[in-house]
Amino acid sequence: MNAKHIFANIVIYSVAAAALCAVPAAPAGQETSPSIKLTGSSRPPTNALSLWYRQPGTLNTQLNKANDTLPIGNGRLGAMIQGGVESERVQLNEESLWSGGPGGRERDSGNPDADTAYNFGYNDLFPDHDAIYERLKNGAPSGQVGNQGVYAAMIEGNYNGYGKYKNFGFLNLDYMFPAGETEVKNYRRELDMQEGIARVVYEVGNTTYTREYLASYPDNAMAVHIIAKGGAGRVNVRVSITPGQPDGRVGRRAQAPMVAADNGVITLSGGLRDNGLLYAGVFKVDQSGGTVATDPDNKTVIIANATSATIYFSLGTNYKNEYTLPDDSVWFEKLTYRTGESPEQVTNRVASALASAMTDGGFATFRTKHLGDYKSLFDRVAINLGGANTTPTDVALDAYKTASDTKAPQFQMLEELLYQYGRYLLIASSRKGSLPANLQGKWNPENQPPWSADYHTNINLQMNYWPTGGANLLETLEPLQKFVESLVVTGRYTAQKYSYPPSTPAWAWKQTGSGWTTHISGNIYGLTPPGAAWYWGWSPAANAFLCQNLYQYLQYGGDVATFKADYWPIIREAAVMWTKALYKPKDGLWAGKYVASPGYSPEHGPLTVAIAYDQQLVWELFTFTLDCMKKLDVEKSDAALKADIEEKLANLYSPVNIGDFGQIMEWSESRTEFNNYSQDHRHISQLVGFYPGTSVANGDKANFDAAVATLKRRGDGATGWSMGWKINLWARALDGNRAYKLIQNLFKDNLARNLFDLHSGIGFSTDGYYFQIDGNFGYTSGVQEMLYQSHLGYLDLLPSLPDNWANGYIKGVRTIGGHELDVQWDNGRLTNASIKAFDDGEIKVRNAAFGDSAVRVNGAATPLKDGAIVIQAKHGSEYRVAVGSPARGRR
Ligand code: FUC
Repeated sequence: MNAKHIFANIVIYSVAAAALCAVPAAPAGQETSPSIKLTGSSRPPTNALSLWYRQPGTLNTQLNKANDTLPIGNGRLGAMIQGGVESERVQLNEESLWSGGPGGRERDSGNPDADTAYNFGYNDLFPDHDAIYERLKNGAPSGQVGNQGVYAAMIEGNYNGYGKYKNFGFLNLDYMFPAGETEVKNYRRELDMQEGIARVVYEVGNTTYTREYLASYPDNAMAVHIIAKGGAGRVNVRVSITPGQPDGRVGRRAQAPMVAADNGVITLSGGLRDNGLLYAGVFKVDQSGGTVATDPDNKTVIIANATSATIYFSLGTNYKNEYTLPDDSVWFEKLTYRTGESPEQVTNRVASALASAMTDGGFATFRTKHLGDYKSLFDRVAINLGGANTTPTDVALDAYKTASDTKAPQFQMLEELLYQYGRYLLIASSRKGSLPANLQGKWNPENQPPWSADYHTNINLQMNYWPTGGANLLETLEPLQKFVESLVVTGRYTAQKYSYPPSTPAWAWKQTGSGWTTHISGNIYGLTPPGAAWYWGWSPAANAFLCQNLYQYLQYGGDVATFKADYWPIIREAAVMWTKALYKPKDGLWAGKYVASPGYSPEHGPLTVAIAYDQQLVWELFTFTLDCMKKLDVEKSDAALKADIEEKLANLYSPVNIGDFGQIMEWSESRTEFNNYSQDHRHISQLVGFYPGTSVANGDKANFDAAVATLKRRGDGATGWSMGWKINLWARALDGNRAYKLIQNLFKDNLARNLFDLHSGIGFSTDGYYFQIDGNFGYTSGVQEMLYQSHLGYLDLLPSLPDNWANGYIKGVRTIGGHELDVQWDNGRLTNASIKAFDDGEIKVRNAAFGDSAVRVNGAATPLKDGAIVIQAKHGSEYRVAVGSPARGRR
């Protein structure tokens, strides 16, 4: 049957007749045409752990507040589900579709550098650290301007050819219904986190249509499955593709992206105009009943009269994060970050991945394989905060925004959903073999995204991975480990060029183990120098901050051999960098102590010496490096480094100093705060050692009080990720209700309708808000910190439980030490907990209720010692802790 026959056949389907004649461009706005009426009121989804809506989403072309499309992903690939009734646009992403890098010229937005080629971000100057110190030692000038000049220029990089993460395009699906059928009943769109599947369900006449959208990690592909029940041959769909790029080049030849349709398959192929990065998308239709026809002229595939149909697709590029210097004598030009494939080879590789995804048993098998993989990760943790999912997510969110009291099952449901969303998004954006989650996870529809949709490392990338250990998703750390490993090669040169005193032998950087670092932000092409302007770009402790994420793998019970082979060398070499980079002034406030010089408190400044952020992160790095040495049994074999670290740790200028307002000082020479610096700045860098670190949160009462004072001075506002951070900080401050206030603020002002976290207050989007995923992950780790903590050498149960979470449980989370934990409470009071021990040894457990009631462990009364119970644990055994009713009169 040829295309003409198909057209004849579907003429009886009246809706969107105009759209039959041309490939529809992605239209703006709501998709439902006036001819279709949505009626009825769908029931809540079967699986309660779902985001759900009674209407289609709006087309996703911006990262703004209005976004209500639903993300799916398999780590590498991402799609946003809009679910239009007659026509829908599935927005697509492939994680490596990045301009810039070798061969690229595209700069980061707003960067004034000339349009010159990528050189990994290096400028020409080498800092003279003695001269910089001399200039800074008498105290920081009152404003940033005072720091300017040649010394500042020494610590800059450039963003030539930095590049950006791009939109891959849209899969367009245009649905046709029988003539006269204009009523769509009981429409529901959902993201079912229990299955990792997005769904659209509705009825037309007696037919129930269901669409399922999923991204499969085991099959490296995505699929849309459409099924009509109650009427034979009711699946009628036109499939077409809209490229995300308006232009392009292949090799040296300018060439716009090409779309071709052949034999039920649509192929999109092209190269990015900026750097020639090749990409391909292959979309293949499989149907049951009816026919599939191809219209090569209009580049569409038409499914007619089918009972069900599946559109499978996969996307790829010729990007390769190749980071071994091929020959020690060459400079970075040899790093191409390409696989070396031709355009045809890229397309063929994507097509053959798709073919193998489709071979064995059709959609049912594809789906089953996905469920097996997804559920093995997602199902590990369950949470209940008293929620009930009876109200559509957007309706509940709107109600939350105006509610004076947020204690109601629909609101606690949102809070549960957002917790699990963080876990879902981690699984969907970060799997073995993928790049780590960027500023937008993997979900970016824009070609000029804010901050390039890159990897920011003065808080954002780290926050993305805060929940991993606790959320029992250590597997999702692997992409971060590989990415950081890729930074080490260029990062060695960056450390050598920017950080070391001149006495260090030149060009030692080529040696493995010589020390590495990176700075404020990175692309996928190995960029590690400071940013293009000294007043925000200098951030060498990013290496320590990233290693703190990696250390989680050991802390939370990851495989020790894997840790030793893959994670430890990176951490060790960051520690080496700081043993070389610390400066020891002869005079002034810091005389005889080790300091990071210069330092720039993230995005706040000014340029000065021994800022809290650097000193705390170096303290953290040295401290956990020593812990790793012990746990990996390398203290003897690495004795020289160990001794060096110990000496520098002992003589490190104090990472924690308390100022005149009782606050933790952000700058070590300012007991008050510098003029012109904002008390309520979104970065809370002087508390990086309170959460996620332990240099402030070390059990010391004075530090604790100072951290609380600092938090109060910073206030409860700010942007999404900052609120995410403050939830964790207030949880560490053991104030559950204040942490909850931040949760309320986040819900009230910093979530999009699809519960994406929003950054606000800074340009870039039409409504002043745009999606940045860090705050989603910060929320998830924050909830964990509210319900249990384990950073002080003991397990604290329900340390920061807010009044609004009176009854509930969290099950299957992990603690430091790798133990698996369930905690249950009633009326704000612990009732029982269960600990599955990961290791032999002592586990100390505390809880506020222990003092006034009997505590039993596996049925046996257990005495308190200093307010805690002590369990002598055996690996693999389970310890059930039960707390009796409060002693009479002490409630
Ligand atoms: C950090 C923040 C900015 C923004 C950027 C991507 O540096 O200070 O607000 O979130 O990352």
